[in-house]
Formats: sequence, structure tokens, C-alpha cells
Amino acid sequence: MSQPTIESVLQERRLFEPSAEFSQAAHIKSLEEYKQIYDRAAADPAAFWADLADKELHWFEKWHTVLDWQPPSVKWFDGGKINISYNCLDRHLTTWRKNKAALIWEGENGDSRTLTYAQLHREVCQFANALKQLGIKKGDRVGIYMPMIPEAAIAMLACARIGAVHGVVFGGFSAEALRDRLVDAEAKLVITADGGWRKDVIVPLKDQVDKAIANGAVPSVTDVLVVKRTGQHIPMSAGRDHWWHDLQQGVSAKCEAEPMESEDMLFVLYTSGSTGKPKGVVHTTAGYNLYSHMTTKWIFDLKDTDVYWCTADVGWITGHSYIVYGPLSNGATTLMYEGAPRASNLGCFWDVIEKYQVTVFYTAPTAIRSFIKMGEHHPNTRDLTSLRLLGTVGEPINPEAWMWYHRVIGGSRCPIVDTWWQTETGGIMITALPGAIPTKPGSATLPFPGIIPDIVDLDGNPANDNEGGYLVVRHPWPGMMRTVYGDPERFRKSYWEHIPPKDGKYVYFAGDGARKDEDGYYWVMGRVDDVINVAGHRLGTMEIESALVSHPAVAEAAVVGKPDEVKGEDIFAFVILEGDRQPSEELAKELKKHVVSEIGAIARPSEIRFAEALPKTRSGKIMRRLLRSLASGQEITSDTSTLEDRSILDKLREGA
Ligand code: 6R9
Repeated sequence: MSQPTIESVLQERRLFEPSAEFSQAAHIKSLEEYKQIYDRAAADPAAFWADLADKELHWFEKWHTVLDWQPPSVKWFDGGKINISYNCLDRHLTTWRKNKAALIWEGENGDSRTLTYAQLHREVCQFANALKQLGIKKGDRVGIYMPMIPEAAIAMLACARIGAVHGVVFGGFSAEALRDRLVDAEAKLVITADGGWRKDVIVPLKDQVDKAIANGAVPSVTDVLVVKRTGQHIPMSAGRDHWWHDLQQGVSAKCEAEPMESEDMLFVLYTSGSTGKPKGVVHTTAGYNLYSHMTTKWIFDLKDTDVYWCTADVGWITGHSYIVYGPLSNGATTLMYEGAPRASNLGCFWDVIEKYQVTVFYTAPTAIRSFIKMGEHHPNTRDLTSLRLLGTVGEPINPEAWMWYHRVIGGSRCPIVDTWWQTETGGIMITALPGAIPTKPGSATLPFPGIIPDIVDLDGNPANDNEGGYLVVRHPWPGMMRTVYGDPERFRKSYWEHIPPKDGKYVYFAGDGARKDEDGYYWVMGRVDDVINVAGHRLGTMEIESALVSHPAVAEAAVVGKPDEVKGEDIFAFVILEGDRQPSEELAKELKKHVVSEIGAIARPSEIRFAEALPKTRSGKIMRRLLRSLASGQEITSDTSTLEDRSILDKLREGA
């Protein structure tokens, strides 16, 4: 088993059709129907989205302009008034769904909870009032640094309800990474928990918050709100820290949803780019609501009988769009699981599917590859016959992992939707619609209606069939990011001018390499910038390099991705030490620890190679492709004529 290579996926010829039974019951029932919808949408995207916005969402006031596109600035549904928390909650309360399970939660330690739409609504309203009491107003930024517990979703929905902007930070990020994000977003409040369970240990979230904001490091933060989850002792700072349950005492459960302008900011979510500084991706209200709603409905084909489970963390965009907003806007039952497969129960995912009769399951290729390693007997000893649809996201899936997922988890009967998208796109862009589009293992297949992607070269010229190139999108869509928080220039340059506009037509540059085959199917190969994808997590090599260089022993560092069977890529760091420092095992360990404390465990380098110098071009640029070959132990066959000093390569190979 290995990562998809161009050779292996070029030979992939298998085609899987959904069963007639699946197609007949699906929202979109055939390839012809998909093509009709697609063509209609492509002919007039604005009209297509306006029609759906009207039918599928509740508006306090209708928009006057569907689309105002002045690249790279975009407005969807300008003049409209809407609230995503209303669409996720209130509108279901006047239907039979009032007492339907909205959120099923399973804790790692065996705790569980189910909230109906009426109960979730009540909790969200009450918490929204508690936020107001703390002085949080429309437009204020609120940091959320939480384990996977219902309060994470409640906090997000409560912010949305009163118009506060949430900035969720993945609970696996370190105090330093949390601090940078809170500073950038100028958060007023941080919502956290005493701890969360992950792999049988307590993650001390509140401790990390304390460290992040100690000594006035984040001057904007005035309050910290703490959910009691694990119950261990934590210090509470008087005046600043409050228990969630104390604040809820005696607070009214009546809170009208604030009518928001369509383009009011809904959330900011940080992601890695090719510089050292994570970017705050900004999403706004109406477009994001519509896009996450429609993609959830058609791609996961949700029905009222479904129990839908997405295994992502709410700290990532997948958790935002496909645990919280998309499913709830559709009135679906969404399942949230706190834990991860762990030594004490490698089969815990399959236990959850069996216990709750999960019907739709959405996870990452890296998880599938680790399930393969753990062995088939874990899923085989559980009843997985409730499943009817599977999905993957986060990285390319190698065809053999796809086949295993199809056979072992899907019992050879469930369609698989391989969904390509990004934090920036807000929702899924290229994917099968499960009742309509036949799948090919390793391909994300065809674009979602209303999305017009293409493959081009760096000048923007379209590539031929099966010719590799850069994945771009040619027309704005409602779920697209609006800007980089506080840095509109970065937004313009990284996404809209990377490929120069032609005849005034701008294209969105995704940063991925891909090809399109003779059937129009997209095959995404991976990032083409200095971003690596480690176990489905996006990390900027520059961020890790800056972390390494901030250690006093390090003079210079270069980080590259190295292919890994389970994680897809792993982090390989070349390090040049300060003059008097000597390489040692201990120092390598110390540097790994240092990166973990600067960014988080997801950024821990798997290997550190000490070097005397790095291969550079005559103009001083690090030649990363050479380092990538060295890291993966490959012979260097590519051109090295621009390398300044060839002897450096031999030394690096030996590990200096
Ligand atoms: C949703 C999410 C985005 C990057 C993206 C690409 C990779 C995601 C993929 C995929 C191939 C898929 N990616 N889904 N590559 N096939 N189905 O993952 O967002 O964390 O921002 O990462 O992930 O490289 O550019 P994000």
C-alpha cells in the first residue's frame, strides 16, 4: 500500500455504479439528472443559486442583488437578512422535527447525550444570552478551543445567533499556536473546557489557554469561559474565568436570532499557507449557509431516517460545514464523537456505528489506512449493515485504500463520495453525487452543480485531457472565502493573481495539482505549494521551519514532506546548527519537542537530519525538490545544474 502515484492512478480503470435501489431513493437520481442540473447552473450560476436560496433557506428579508463580483471582492445575496442559527434550529421547531435527535454525542469515556432540536435550540438560546451578559456583541470575535463535546457546537451556534464571529482553534494546537490565532483575531473571549478525552488521556485545554493568554499576551481577551468536562482540578482566575454552568444559572432561554446581513462575517478559521503565518480564512453568513446546506443535502443524500456521522474535529472546516452547519440546516441527525481509535479500543469507531445504527459515514483516507493496519477483524466483528453511504475528505485516497473501504466497511454496497474541497471553499467542490455519478477509485469525480473548475498551466492556459496542471475555479460560488482576516492583499495575491487574470477574467487558484480525464473526472494529486498534508492536516513547511529556527541551537532549517504509508506525508526536517552546537540524538529529540510546543503534536517532525549546509540555487533559494528526494531516499535524477555546491548533496545523503 502506498500513496497514489501518477502511474498507479493513471492505470485505474474500475468504475462503480450506484445500485438502482440507491439511485431511486436519492435526491439526484441519475447521471442525466446531474448533467441537466449542472448545465443549467453553469449557464447562469447566479440564477441557479438564487433559486435554491429561495427554496431552501429562511430569510428575514430577501436580497436585492444575487451576485456582485468585483474580483476578488464578492457579495452574494446583498441586501438579504438571514441567520444561520435560525436556519439550523428555529425553523425545524415548527415541524415534526422539533423532537427529532439533532445531535447525538458519544464521549470517549462512555458518556453520551442526545439533544433534540428543541433541546439544542434551548441550550443555544440560553448560552447566547450568557454571551450577551458577558458583553459580547455583534461583530466581536470569540475564540473556541474545545474538545469534541456538544458545547462546542452550542458555542458556535450561539455566536452565530447573536452575530459574534467565532474562531475555532483545533484543541490539538499548542498554547503558542492558540495565542497567535487569538491575537490575530483580536478575540474578546475564549470558550474552552477543563479538559477533553483523547486516546485515554485528558488533554488539558484550560492549562493551554492560561499559558496562551498569560502576562497580557492577548490583551483583547477579557474573559474565559470553561465547560466542566473531565472534572480535574484547574485554577480559575477570579474575574476573568467563569464556569459555563454557573453562567447559565437563571439565564433566560429566550433569545431571538439576530437578523444578519448576508455578508456579515460568520467565522474566521485559520489554515496554513506557504508563508510562516497561518491565514484567517473569513466566511460570511448567507453564502456559507446556502453552500454548506446544499452540498450536505445532495452529497450525503440526507433523509430523515439517516444517522449521519462525520469523524472530523470541529476545529477544522470539515467539522464546521459537515458536523454542525450543513447537517443541522438540513434538519438531520448529526453524530459527534469525542474519541479516536486507541490502544484500549481499536474498534471504537465500529462500536459507535453499531450502537447508533449510523447510515452515512464520512472520514479521512489517513484514518482508512490506519484501519487497514489495525486489521479487518475490528470492523468484521461489528454489525455495520446500517451503513448506506461512505465519504472521504482531506487528501487523495489511494485506490487500494478506496477498495478496502468499499469492501470491508461498505460491504460492497455503499457508494463512496471522495470529496475535494478546502477551508477556503467553505464546502465540497468536486465529488460524486452518490445516486447519480459512477465512481472511480482515487478520483473525486465531477464538480458540484454551480462549480466551474478547470486545469490550467501557470499562465492560465487550459490543459489537455489527462495532462497535469493547476486546479482552478472559474466562477465565484456562495461558499467561497471572502478575504484573509486583516490581510486583503494576501487574499488577492495568493488566490486570485497567482494565475494571472486573462481578459479581466479572474480564476481561483486552489494550490493543488490535478488532471482531468477523458470523462471529465478530476484526479487531485496534492499540493503544489509549500504546504504538506500530514494525516489529512494541512501544515505550512514555513511554519515548522520558523518553529525550528526559534530554538537557540538552530541556525537554519528546511522542512519537506516524506511519503508515509498511513499519514500520506510525514515531516522531515533538515537542520543546520549554530556554530558551536553539536548534533546529537538528544538534541534531535529536544527539537521535536520544541516544534510540538510551538505548534502542536500534529507538527512533530518524524525525522531530523543535521546538515552543514542546504542545497541552494545560485540566487540563494533552497532547492526543496532535492530535499524531498533525499528525504524519501530516492536517487536524485532531476537537473542539479542550478545547484551552487554539489558536494552539499553527498554530505546530506550521509546525514552529515
Ligand atoms: C476539507 C479540507 C485542503 C487540502 C486541499 C487538498 C487536500 C482535501 C481532498 C484533497 C485530494 C480530496 N484535499 N480533500 N485532496 N482529494 N478528496 O481538507 O480542507 O484542511 O483546508 O485542506 O486538502 O490538497 O487543498 P483543508
